[in-house]
Amino acid sequence: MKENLKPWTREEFEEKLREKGKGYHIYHPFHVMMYEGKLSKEQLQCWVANRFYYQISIPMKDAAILSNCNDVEVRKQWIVRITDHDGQDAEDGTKAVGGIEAWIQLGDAVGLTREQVTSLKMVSPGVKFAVDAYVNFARQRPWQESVCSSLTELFAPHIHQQRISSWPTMYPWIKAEGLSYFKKRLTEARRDVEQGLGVTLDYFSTSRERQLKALDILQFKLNVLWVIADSIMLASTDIKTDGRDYLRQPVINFD
Ligand code: AHQ
Repeated sequence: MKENLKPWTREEFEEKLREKGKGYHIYHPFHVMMYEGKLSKEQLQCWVANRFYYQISIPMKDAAILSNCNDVEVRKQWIVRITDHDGQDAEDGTKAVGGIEAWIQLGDAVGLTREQVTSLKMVSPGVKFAVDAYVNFARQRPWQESVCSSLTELFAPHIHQQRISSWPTMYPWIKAEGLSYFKKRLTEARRDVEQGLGVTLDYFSTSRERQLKALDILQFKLNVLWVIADSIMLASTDIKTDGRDYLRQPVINFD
């Protein structure tokens, strides 16, 4: 029985978390095609427009974690994630460029208008369902579990670095300033993970059963990212079924 097994040491537990990286979306066929320069301009535009829904949902997810978290020291550090994305305007009112604005600039760099990105008109239902599942997880689960789910960022610097180094060669038509979001995340992700890993190793290391639950929570988030890539790949691939265009369903926003 799992509950009879003694917990892994912190080092062993961290190793098990890192081993989950083999299921990271960097290995998804869509991201492999992106890295190999095989995506069309339309496919990249579809990816940027769909991922925008994920980007604007991250601060909502982090605010949900804060609202569930009763630990002042954790909140003091976690709150910076919101301003990373929303930006923090200067005293004199100068608009800051946070991650959300940087992503809109990425949209411009790949040839999308601000409206095409911010209207969410290009977001596929599958992307919305996967992202909403992540935000609702953070709203409903204990804050420590939501912190654990953010640990896919253990693997994020690698994928950001891949884009920074491959896009100029593979997609020379993309304006260089579009890469600023990924450059920004290189440092932010590493800082985020330090806090997230510390909370996770502390909270889940009381039993083997809890440690196994942490691995399942991380797998849930890996699945969120994987399904986002699945949906974008399908939405951006010209599929003809008996000569008819693949039927694309409109995304529904109730709020
Ligand atoms: O741009 C990304 C980001 O801000 C975050 C926050 C973090 C979280 O709290 O779940 N995860 C995450 C990720 C971002 N970018 C993804 C990408 O591939 O560009 C990777 C993703 C992650 O690894 O979870």
